Amino acid sequence: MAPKKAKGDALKPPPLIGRFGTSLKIGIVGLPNVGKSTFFNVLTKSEAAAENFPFCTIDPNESRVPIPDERYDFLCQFHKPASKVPAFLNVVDIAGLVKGAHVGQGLGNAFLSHISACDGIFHMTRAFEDEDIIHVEGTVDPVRDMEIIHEELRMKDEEMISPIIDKLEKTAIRGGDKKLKPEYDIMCKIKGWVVDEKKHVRYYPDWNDKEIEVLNKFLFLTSKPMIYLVNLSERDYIRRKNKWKVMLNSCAHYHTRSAKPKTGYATLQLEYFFTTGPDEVRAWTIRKGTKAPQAAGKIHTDFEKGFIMAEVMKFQDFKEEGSESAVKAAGKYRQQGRNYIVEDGDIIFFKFNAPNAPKKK
Ligand SMILES: Nc1nc2c(ncn2[C@@H]2O[C@H](COP(=O)(O)OP(=O)(O)O)[C@@H](O)[C@H]2O)c(=O)[nH]1
Ligand SMILES: [Mg+2]
Repeated sequence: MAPKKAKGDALKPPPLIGRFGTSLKIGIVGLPNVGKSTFFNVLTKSEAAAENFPFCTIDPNESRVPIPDERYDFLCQFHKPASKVPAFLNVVDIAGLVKGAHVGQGLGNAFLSHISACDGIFHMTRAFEDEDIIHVEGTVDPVRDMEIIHEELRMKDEEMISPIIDKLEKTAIRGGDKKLKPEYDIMCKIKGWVVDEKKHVRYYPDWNDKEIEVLNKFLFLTSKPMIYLVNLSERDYIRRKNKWKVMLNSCAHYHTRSAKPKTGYATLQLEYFFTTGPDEVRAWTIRKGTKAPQAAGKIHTDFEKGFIMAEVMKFQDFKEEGSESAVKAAGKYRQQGRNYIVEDGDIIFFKFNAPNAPKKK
């Protein structure tokens, strides 16, 4: 259902937990031997990656995966630019987590810090039987496995929360630093949810803006968007059936050979805007709800600092009208200010002040 729009009121996007403006990363997480690396290899060697894109392997466990997009293809065809840069996602193959990882089992803490560096999680579980592939828990049970991972992530957050609260208690309560009292109260609420209720941050139905601000400061593992993947045998995948009905009804089911990077993009609530011209056609990744100056900052920090305006064409208008001048003639080329929320598929030209230009007197 589309959210209601009050007359004359800009639609307020839902608050998002997560970082803005960094290169976005999604980590593949799960127990050992569930098919994470197989999935990673399929993603990074997908059709799109094999084409002539500036695709690169960052290190053996991290890759940039280009995201197929028809609008981008159209813009490339139209401009035939010297350089083409599609949208992409950094995907990281994180070594297997095991039970007790939060207390350092099986190099657990190092793995958890890798997850900490990610903006989203592909949570891979194993539903395929294969006697030759050892299961760390002895049997195949994706529901149990999913809970093990959930609990490891939650325990790590629990471990992080206590010292934050202790420190705030010292300054805000006993030290009398009133400015920090709201943060202290919010942290107590987060503790109630994660530690007492044993829930994940992302499942709380309505964190408000102030709470989101605090959550964004700490980026707890359980606040990260999670995409569940159930690794089925080829046979189960084809017949869309398996004894793990609960999993199949609530998760994306996958046979590792048919993975698509697009799934990750949607769950991370990512979208992109385009910059176009004869030199370059490029898709820039942003989080939903990003305002024009921050979108400009993706290109260069100077664009954000010296932001004047964004000149915006909708992709659809460009396609229908056939050229930039036709879009202008049709009155559909718009100048937008710093409160403009960039929309998926916007073609933008930013105007900005050079940073070190002498100020007018
Ligand atoms: N039978 C079967 N084996 C698989 C499947 N997916 C992965 N494997 C095998 O399971 C083993 C572990 O897979 P890997 O991707 O390395 O798991 P990881 O430890 O989670 O990274 C490898 O020998 C894979 O070939 C599957 O769907 N069915
Ligand atoms: Mg692996």
